[in-house]
Amino acid sequence: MLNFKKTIFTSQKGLYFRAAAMIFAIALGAFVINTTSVKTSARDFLNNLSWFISPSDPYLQNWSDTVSINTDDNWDNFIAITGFRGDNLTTGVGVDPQTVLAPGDATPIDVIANQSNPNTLVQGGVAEFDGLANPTVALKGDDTADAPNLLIRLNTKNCPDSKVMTVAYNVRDLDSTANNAVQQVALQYRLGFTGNFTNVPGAFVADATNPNSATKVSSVFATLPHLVLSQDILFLRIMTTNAAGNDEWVGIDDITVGCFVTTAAEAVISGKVMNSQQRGYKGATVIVTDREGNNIIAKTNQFGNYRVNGIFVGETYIIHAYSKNNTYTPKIVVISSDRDDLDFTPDTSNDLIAEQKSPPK
Ligand SMILES: [Ca+2]
Ligand SMILES: [Ca+2]
Ligand SMILES: [Ca+2]
Ligand SMILES: [Ca+2]
Repeated sequence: MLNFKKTIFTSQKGLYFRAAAMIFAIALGAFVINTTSVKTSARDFLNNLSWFISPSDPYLQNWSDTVSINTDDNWDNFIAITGFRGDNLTTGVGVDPQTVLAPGDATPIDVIANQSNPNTLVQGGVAEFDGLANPTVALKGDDTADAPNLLIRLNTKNCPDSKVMTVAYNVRDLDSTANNAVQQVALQYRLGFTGNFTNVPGAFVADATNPNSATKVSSVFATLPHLVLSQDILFLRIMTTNAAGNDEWVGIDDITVGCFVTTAAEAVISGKVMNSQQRGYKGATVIVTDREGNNIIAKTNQFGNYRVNGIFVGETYIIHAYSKNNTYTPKIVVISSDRDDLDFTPDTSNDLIAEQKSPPK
């Protein structure tokens, strides 16, 4: 049985039989916290509000609320998350965001609101693509936005030392043009308002995009070190950097920060995997992965239904579905009880305009 602390999965066209091979792990590294700075932050950002995370209140953000971001550079309607453009946090191109650890809250607060076409939004930074079938906020570097990022502010006082904290999200390639950036995405954390961030090595996505398609989804699933528990202020930062050449928009979607204690309570999850005609797909593979990288693998029956036992209440899971000729965005779920609604429909949402998938006439 695989037993990995942190995993990243990638799903895209043509990877039907390769799911298991895509799993890898990076051992828990030594985490170094900069505690030398005592300066308080000059910026009143994030509304001074933290999300109080607890086992019953995971932090969830899938951007289905398309109204709260309605004005450029205004995050006032969202608690505990803000986008920053990251100007001059690094210079040059292709810099590894795992090494860009300085505070960035003095750089411009950024969101380009109410966008619908990642292929034509040339300006980089942070953008809200609420016109997509599956809305998301996204990051793209350029010569101004050197290290655009999302900053999440949590209070973990209700997650005492007996708990485990996990961070999961889907990084979605939104650009189906010929742009072919090596779009790197990193996850970092910091305790308190000052000092450098610490990289979470197992959450790194080395390249979230492919050229000529917008179907690649990289699922990040990381377990944070114990020192993040019982804290008044925990910041999480998800960052890309200006890549060489034209960057691609990458959605940071389905953000799920869980805090839980492992219990013996078990649940059953089930659902249906569809084909492109919205009918059940027989023989599709469903892989349910826990935070340690353990997989439970199920196949759909003649009606396209699957069922998985032995799921632990309170835990976060990533569920991938695979069938020939279809791709499905992975689901990230925190299980509180049995679920029978975890259905998968083929993913076309990342491709903005369906006609672009057809060969030119
Ligand atoms: Ca979404
Ligand atoms: Ca909006
Ligand atoms: Ca692409
Ligand atoms: Ca670039």
